[in-house]
Amino acid sequence: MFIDVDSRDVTIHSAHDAMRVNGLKGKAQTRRKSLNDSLEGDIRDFLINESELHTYDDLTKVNPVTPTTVLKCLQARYSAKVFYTHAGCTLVALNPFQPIPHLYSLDVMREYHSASQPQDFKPHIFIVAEEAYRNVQGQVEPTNQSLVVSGESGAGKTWTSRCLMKYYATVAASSQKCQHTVEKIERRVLDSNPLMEAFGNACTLRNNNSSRFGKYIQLQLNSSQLLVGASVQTYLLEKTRVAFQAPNERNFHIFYQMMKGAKEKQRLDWMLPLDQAFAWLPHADKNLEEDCLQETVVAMVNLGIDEEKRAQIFKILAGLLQLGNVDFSPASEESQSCDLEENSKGFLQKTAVLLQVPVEELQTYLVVRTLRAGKQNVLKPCSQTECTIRRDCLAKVIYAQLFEWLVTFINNSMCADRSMWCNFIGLLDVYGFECFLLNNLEQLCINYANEKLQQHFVAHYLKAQQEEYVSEGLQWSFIRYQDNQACLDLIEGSPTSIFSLLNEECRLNRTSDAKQFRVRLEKELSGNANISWDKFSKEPHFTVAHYAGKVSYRIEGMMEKNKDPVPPELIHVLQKSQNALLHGLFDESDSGGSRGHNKVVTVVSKFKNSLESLMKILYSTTPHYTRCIKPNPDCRPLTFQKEEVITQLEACGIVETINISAAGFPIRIPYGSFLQRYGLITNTLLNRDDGPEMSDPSVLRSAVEDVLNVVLKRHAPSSTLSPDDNNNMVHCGRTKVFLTYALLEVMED
Ligand code: AD9
Ligand code: MG
Repeated sequence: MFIDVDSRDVTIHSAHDAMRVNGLKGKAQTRRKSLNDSLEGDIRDFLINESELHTYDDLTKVNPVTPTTVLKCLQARYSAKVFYTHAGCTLVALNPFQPIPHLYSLDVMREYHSASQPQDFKPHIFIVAEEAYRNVQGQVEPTNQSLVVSGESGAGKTWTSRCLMKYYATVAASSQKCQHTVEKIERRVLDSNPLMEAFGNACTLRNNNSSRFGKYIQLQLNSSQLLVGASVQTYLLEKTRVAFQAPNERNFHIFYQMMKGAKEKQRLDWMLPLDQAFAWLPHADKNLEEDCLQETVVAMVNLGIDEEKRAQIFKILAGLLQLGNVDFSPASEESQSCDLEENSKGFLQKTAVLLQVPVEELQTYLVVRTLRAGKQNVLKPCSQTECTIRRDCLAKVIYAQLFEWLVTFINNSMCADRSMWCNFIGLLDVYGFECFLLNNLEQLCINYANEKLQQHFVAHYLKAQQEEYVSEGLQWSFIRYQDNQACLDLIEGSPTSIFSLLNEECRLNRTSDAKQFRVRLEKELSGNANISWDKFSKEPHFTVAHYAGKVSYRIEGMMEKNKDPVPPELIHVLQKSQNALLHGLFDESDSGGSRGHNKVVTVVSKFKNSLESLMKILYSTTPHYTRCIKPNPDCRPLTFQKEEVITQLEACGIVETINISAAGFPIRIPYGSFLQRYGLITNTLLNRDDGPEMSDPSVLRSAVEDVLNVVLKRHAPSSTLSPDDNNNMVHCGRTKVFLTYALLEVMED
């Protein structure tokens, strides 16, 4: 039987079981299961040769394309240490979790770059890189390119993006003449990586170097195809991590780099004695290669961040570490206000010194807030919980603004003048689809981004499919596929969607009651089949049926997160900072300093807008998709777990792609092979040594049509095979027969 009976093996049916383990619920796809079950015996040998599975460079050549065959093929290739496989117009990259010598060397880059037909080489990320590089110059007119790298956490997106950047920094390097400037720009482009990773990446349960933001970097090329600059756009930094780290996770790398790499003088300046424990610096004993301060400082220097600015940056960061050690005591009955814990006073003092803000005001506004009563401001003491929230808000807003400043600085340092470049290659490294046991607003945004990308991918993929059909002379109109527009409408549509309802709650400043909000969602959105809920569940939630599976989102805390409030009094304190950088981050005269005002721009509105501009860029470019796959959850080298992989194939859309191809004619058999197998039906037996007339496509086609007509007459009498018949079971192209699974089974019978 084609499907192993080995209990660890997975059919599409048990892939859904795997999804369920991850908290997803999927419907068993009985149709495909029964097909898999029916692929027994010698039909398998005809369509697929298992012992040669590792040699299939393209998953679409595996015949039939089913989740099981795709999985087997990838596994065979992984065992043979082949990590890249084409999947039609996408590339699948399996993470080896160990350095593979020479796979990315300069020599290999040059080989792919100088090849006249790189696509004839073994699948590699450099083929994608080279194709985009050649396309950008375009034969008719130059077209901008986008390389979209997706996959779950730890799958290898950032690694792949880095490889691509190195490739372009090498092959698009300048000629001798102007080497000096270009070398500088290449260096800067490459240095932007360690710098952004130091501030935006962290060690999580899934990946020691997990990116906690999305990024799209545009490499700018001049008319001679040389790299002359770059610009980067970032998306939704997970700033909550500054003040809250989940169990066994860490804060952003930069804090550990400082703690471990500070020289004696810096340690004094930053008030970081080696023996000091910090609440916001958990697992400081874990040593990672990412903990290298020196590399970050070198990148800062190369990008032009001078010593004074560096000192200001590190002092702000050190101030945040001290702030994390500030705790509050419960309110006393007589004063009704909270105070600092006794041993927190020293930490608050140090925070104020490092942030260079007045300590009394800082202390006051951490524990008291101002309310507007008529024309007057009234001071109101905060509860212990409110004080903690204010402290965390302060840290988050400082870190987020600092990160934004850094990105702007990097852009100013790398970006070429518009007159200097003609086209760009964009690299997109965004967080993949996420589904935890408990999902929050962050996951809703991330999964919404993935829905958008999936929609873009499907549009692009269908176009490629259409091109193959057209080149084989087939009509396209019969393809039906699952569009995810309804899910996108549910999340972001107007006038009523999850986002619009969330925004309304924020605008009306309602007291955020999760239960009421759930009822509201049900009332307003029950017409959309992509949303559901368990009314009796203890925690109010809603479940969205994404293209990659169902995800349940907690409502509690969602409205507050969307509002992302920052106490204005604390912003005023920061505006008094003597640290020029910190002061500048909250400067009211600057447009970026609107934080202190009451204007509410919600998190989802901001994210939706930034994603919409990204999609506009993507739709205006030629896309190339790379799907990174994490072969096991423990990041173990060369370990392939089928359950893990099938779940990701499903989540990153490969299985969806297969479904789309299944909606058309997933079985494609060249005329010769078809006659060798089915010719006996009309006594047209084709042997290898048949004469030249049998290699004539029109003779072959006519023999094939005879066979098909016999079969169709018996099994589907209403269906004939006239040349322009819109037959929905079979089509004859120029060189191949296109069949549905259903007809294949009939043929086999
Ligand atoms: V996350 O969503 O940012 O948490 P990524 O970016 O998908 O995730 P990353 O690129 O950071 O994952 O890869 C995780 C680790 O896998 C890397 O730190 C490497 O140790 C390892 N890796 C990934 N790709 C390769 C590769 N092609 N060769 C060797 C690799 N190791
Ligand atoms: Mg990453």
